[in-house]
Amino acid sequence: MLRIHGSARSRATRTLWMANELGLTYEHNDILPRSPATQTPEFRALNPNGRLPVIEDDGFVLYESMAINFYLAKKHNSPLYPADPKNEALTHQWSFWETDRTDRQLTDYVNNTTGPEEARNKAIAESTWAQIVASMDVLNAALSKSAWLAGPAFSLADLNVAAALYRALFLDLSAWPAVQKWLAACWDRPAAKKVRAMREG
Ligand SMILES: N[C@@H](CCC(=O)N[C@@H](CS)C(=O)NCC(=O)O)C(=O)O
Repeated sequence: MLRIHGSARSRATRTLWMANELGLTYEHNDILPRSPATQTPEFRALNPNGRLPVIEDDGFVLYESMAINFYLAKKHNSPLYPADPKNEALTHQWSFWETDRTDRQLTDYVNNTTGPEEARNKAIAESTWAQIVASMDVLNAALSKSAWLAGPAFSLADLNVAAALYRALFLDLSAWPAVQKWLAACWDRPAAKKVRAMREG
C-alpha cells in the first residue's frame, strides 16, 4: 500500500497529482507543514528533515517530491516517464531547474506579498520577483519552441514543473504567453483538477 504524507497545501501537491495520474490507490496522511504531526519521532524517522511530502510504499520510504515522482512514474511504467534517454534527461533537467530556479523563489515571493502585512519583507519580494522574471523568460523561450518540456506530449517533466508553479496560477503571466498557455493546459488535466480541489477545498 502507498501512503502519502502531506497536505495538498504543501509540495505534496506534486505527489498527489502524480498518484492521481497513475490511478493509484493510496492512503493520504493529510498533515500540514510544521504541524505537530511532523515533529513526532515517528515522522522524523520517515523524514529527518521534518518536511513534506514523504511516501511509504510497502515499507519503502522516500522523501523529496521530485524523486518521489520519478520513482512512482517509473515503478508503474507510466507513459509519462519518457522512454527516450534524451527526454528522460530533459525531465531531470527541468525538474532540477525548477527546484533551483523557481521553487523557493515563488514561495518566498508569495509569502512576502500576500502574507500578513507585518511579516512581509519588501526586499525579499523584489529580489525573488527578479529571479522569477528571469526564470519565466527561460521557460517561455523553451515553451515557444515546443509545446511540452520533454518530448511530443505532456510528461513527468511538465507535471513536476507545472505542479511546482501552482502559485504562479494566481500571478499575472501575460508577459509569458507560452508559459501561460502551457500552465493552463497542464492544470486542466483531470488529475490536476482533483488535486487543485483538494488544495483549495
Ligand atoms: N525539496 C523538498 C522541499 C520540501 C519542503 O520544503 N516542504 C515544505 C512544505 S511545502 C515543508 O515541509 N516545510 C516545513 C519546514 O520548512 O519546516 C521537496 O521538494 O520535497
